[in-house]
Amino acid sequence: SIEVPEAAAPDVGIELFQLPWTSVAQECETTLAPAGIAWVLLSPAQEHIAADEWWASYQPVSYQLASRLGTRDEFADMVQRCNAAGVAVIADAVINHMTGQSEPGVGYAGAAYAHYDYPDLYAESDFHHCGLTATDDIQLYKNREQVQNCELVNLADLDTASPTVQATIVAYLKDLISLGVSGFRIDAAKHIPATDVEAIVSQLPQGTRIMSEVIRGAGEPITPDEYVTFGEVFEFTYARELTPPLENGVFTDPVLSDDRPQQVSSEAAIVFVDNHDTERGEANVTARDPQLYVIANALMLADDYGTPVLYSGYAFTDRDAGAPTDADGRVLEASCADAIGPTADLADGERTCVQSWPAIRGMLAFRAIAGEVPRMPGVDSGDAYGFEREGRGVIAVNVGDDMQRIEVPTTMPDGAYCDVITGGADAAVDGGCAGREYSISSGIASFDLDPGAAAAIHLGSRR
Ligand code: LM2
Ligand code: CA
Repeated sequence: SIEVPEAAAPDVGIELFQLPWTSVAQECETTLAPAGIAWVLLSPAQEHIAADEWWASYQPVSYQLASRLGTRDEFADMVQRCNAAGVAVIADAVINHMTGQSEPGVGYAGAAYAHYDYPDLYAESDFHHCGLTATDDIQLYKNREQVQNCELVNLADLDTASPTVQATIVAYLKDLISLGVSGFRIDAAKHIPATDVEAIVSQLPQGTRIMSEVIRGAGEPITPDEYVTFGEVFEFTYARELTPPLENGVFTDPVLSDDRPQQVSSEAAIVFVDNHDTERGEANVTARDPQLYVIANALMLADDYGTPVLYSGYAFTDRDAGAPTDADGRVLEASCADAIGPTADLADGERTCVQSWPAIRGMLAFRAIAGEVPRMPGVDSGDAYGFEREGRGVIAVNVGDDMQRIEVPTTMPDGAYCDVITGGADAAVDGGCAGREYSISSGIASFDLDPGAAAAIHLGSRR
């Protein structure tokens, strides 16, 4: 008999896009903790403009925790319940800017504001007026000054170098920490000088997790590398290199985790297949393409580079459409407890619920067993590709239009194994398999894969 190594708790997160706090709490308890997901990334919690589009969340009008996603009490209760379930909470901190509304208005929870005036928070002198472009809007991403001091799509740009602005932001972030939040995504971090982000986050308790969103752009002067001295960064290059081979079948193999010249070091990288912006933009593989989406997420979860963050959103036709709301504009509760996916035909507004897909749960189990050992060189076979995590797990995918056989050398023991992509986290059942079965013989794992199929076996999924 073989010894199954103890399952580690891999550091995998998930973005629950535009999900209300009461539902996030439920997901922590019913789907995220059972799947072994370590942290949840929320949508912004602060009060925002009164508008139906999802992106209203990214236009703060005050730092009250009162939004379409829920009240302060609901937020506090959610953080407690997630923490109790062992799921850390990462809040989305929109601190580069306030609203992009040129006309005065009243926010979702009643706060009055004008473009450069947020009573009790910020006044005109707290904002940049860059004076570098006709409208004060960013025009040239090759110009550092413009990117950081001008306005991103008319959003009133905070003077984040100002000590009073920093103090106001720090007070807001500390308020979230007082409710149990473990860290922050720094929204639009590229638009805030790294020195300013550092000055702000260095005033937070030691150990607060910081994940800066710095979208890498060819030829741009501001790079993610500037933000790694005080935290992690979202590495956009990962998906840009992961997904084209899924469409053209030409895999290049990064054998070592740090063999990715265009990317930050593995410890600093948060990696993803898509997020709420890229699924509406640059991502070429999203939940709209279920087979390739499973393949992409499976490869990411089997990989040895970075900290993966999954993405759980909702189907849409209109890129601006918000999640479904009630008559008061509150986002409706939704549960993924009974979801089974992937499925190609979600109605607009329906949640993708990736955290409940057997394939994703199976790959989280795979990572728990095999995620700590070296990633071995990849094997190509036509449009199929696969690799081993040394002695512990093997993954193989077929991105072509024809059935494909692929043989991956492995030091795992010979025998019959249950596939966790079709069989899920508990793939081995009563001497049989919940999904497909594959075998290892004479140190070769063999897979006959249908077009668009993936397969993964590990020491814990032996039949
Ligand atoms: C981000 N990261 O850096 C967020 O992830 C992204 O979702 C945000 O854009 C952006 N930065 C600002 O926080 C979204 C959305 C935009 C939307 C903004 C502001 O993708 O379309 O802009 O939020 O809500 C919208 C309109 C735009 C308008 C702007 C200001 O689309 O046309 O500009 O509001 O009213 C005049
Ligand atoms: Ca800025």
